[in-house]
Amino acid sequence: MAAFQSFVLCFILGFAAILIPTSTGQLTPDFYKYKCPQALGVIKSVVLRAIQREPRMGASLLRLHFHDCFVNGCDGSVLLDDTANFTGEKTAFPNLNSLRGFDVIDEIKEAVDKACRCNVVSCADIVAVAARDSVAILGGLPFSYPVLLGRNDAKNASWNDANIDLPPPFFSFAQLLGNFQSHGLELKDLVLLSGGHTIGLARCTTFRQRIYNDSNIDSSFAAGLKNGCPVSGGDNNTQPLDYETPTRFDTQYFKDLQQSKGLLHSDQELYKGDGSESDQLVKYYGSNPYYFARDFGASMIKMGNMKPLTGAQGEVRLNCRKIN
Ligand code: HEM
Ligand SMILES: *[C@@H]1O[C@H](CO)[C@@H](O)[C@H](O)[C@H]1NC(C)=O
Ligand SMILES: *[C@@H]1O[C@H](CO)[C@@H](O)[C@H](O)[C@H]1NC(C)=O
Ligand SMILES: *[C@@H]1O[C@H](CO)[C@@H](O)[C@H](O)[C@H]1NC(C)=O
Ligand SMILES: CC(=O)N[C@H]1CO[C@H](CO)[C@@H](O)[C@@H]1O
Repeated sequence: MAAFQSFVLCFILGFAAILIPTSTGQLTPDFYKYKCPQALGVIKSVVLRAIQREPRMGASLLRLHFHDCFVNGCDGSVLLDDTANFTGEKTAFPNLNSLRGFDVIDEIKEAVDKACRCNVVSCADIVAVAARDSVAILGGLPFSYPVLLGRNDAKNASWNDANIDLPPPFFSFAQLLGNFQSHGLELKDLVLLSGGHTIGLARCTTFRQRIYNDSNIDSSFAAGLKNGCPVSGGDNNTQPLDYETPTRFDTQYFKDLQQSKGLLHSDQELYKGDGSESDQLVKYYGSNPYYFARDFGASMIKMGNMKPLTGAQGEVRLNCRKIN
């Protein structure tokens, strides 16, 4: 009976939501205001709990949104398990053995559906909100931004596209910029969003080349990393991307780069000390936390707007790991 009532309520609310005009193709901050007013609060509380359990989870949730958006848009495709019809993105090289947070997304989905008594909040939106909340929890209020909502979930995913569309850590500056431009982003977004590496960890296999062979790396910084990341073996050993404050969303990452202490080759590509436009942005954000907070939010919104499925496109998944 309870289930039937909630189904009827869900149906009526869903119908009311259709009558309230929303322009399709456009995301809006109050998409769930009528459909499920509790949604954002519930997501935030589950994210907070997950980060209290394990501070790294904030980083993992932020990265999940990036990896979702860069592969055919922010459509929750990254969450899909492999099926007979497609091999999903989870086993693509940039994701295999390193992308995390899927359990937390499931936990959020369950809590949100229960609170809404209805399946209305898409997995793609959950990932976007969880990323925003993670940043705000680890960085403080200035790092919060009005996340835009109304994305539907994809019914497919592509292992191939994940391999092609996500930038690897050995990319040069020109390749990184080209990759971001191919996603409708520009140099400023590349620098700002790379600032996401102010939190989280990376595996030895992603920075081995850099610490043994790069020349633009602080030598004692490199030496200190070689113990945990030998020339061969230890591929899964991790190190913080921002060695100073790996669980604080701050501007330290940009300061690290100015001391040639970027962990990844791709990080250090953004600062070479040659006075380039990229160098100048790194310096600017390194010493202006307020502007970093403001502009990071703007770039996240831009990234979150990439090719969303809206209106009748896609679906709201019942289970984030599989299509309905
Ligand atoms: C600019 C190109 C980028 C490259 C080449 C890159 C590469 C990487 C690599 C190699 C790792 C470590 C993965 C592993 O251990 O296997 C990583 C981790 C991470 N990346 Fe990026 N990334 C880029 C941009 C971004 C962006 C735009 C964001 C978010 C706005 C982001 C957020 C993160 C976070 C938070 C982690 C740590 C995740 C964790 O600890 O679970 N990255 N990235
Ligand atoms: C594969 O696609 C077909 C046709 O679209 C569909 O009927 C079937 O349920 C799909 N199988 C899986 C495992 O998703
Ligand atoms: C690294 O960890 C993954 C599981 O996350 C495991 O499958 C793999 O074998 C490990 N690789 C090494 C070299 O230990
Ligand atoms: C460093 O570069 C040399 C020459 O290109 C290569 O043979 C070696 O494998 C590289 N070492 C690492 C750890 O990547
Ligand atoms: C990854 C992938 O193949 N995505 C496609 C899923 O299907 C929609 C149309 O329904 C395409 O637009 C996507 O490119």
